[in-house]
Amino acid sequence: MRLYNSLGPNPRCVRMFMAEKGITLPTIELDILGAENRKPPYTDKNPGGQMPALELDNGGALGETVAICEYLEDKHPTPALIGTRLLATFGEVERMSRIHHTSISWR
Ligand SMILES: N[C@@H](CCC(=O)N[C@@H](CS)C(=O)NCC(=O)O)C(=O)O
Repeated sequence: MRLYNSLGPNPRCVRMFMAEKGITLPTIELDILGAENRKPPYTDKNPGGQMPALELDNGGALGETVAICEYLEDKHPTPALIGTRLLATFGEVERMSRIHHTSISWR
């Protein structure tokens, strides 16, 4: 797995999630101010062109922050950050999504 990273709250959310879990991954830095994320080869991996993306070992990629966190939770269940029961899981994903869209500054 490799993380496509840049400045911005969404990549930061994934980095925070990884830090809490003690996950380290090879990282590829893209310059979003220079629109590096809006052209190949990145858009070949993530056609939506936004950051971050998680490149999977099978060559595919996840291009949504919450989906990346859920995938990492599944691969690295401990410590559990999303919740261990079905309803708790849905509620926690929604809470995290709201928090990171409303509370994290652009840096
Ligand atoms: N749906 C995406 C949105 C990601 C997003 O808005 N990323 C911003 C950085 S925080 C971005 O890529 N901005 C540059 C652009 O849209 O070209 C997610 O939740 O992961």
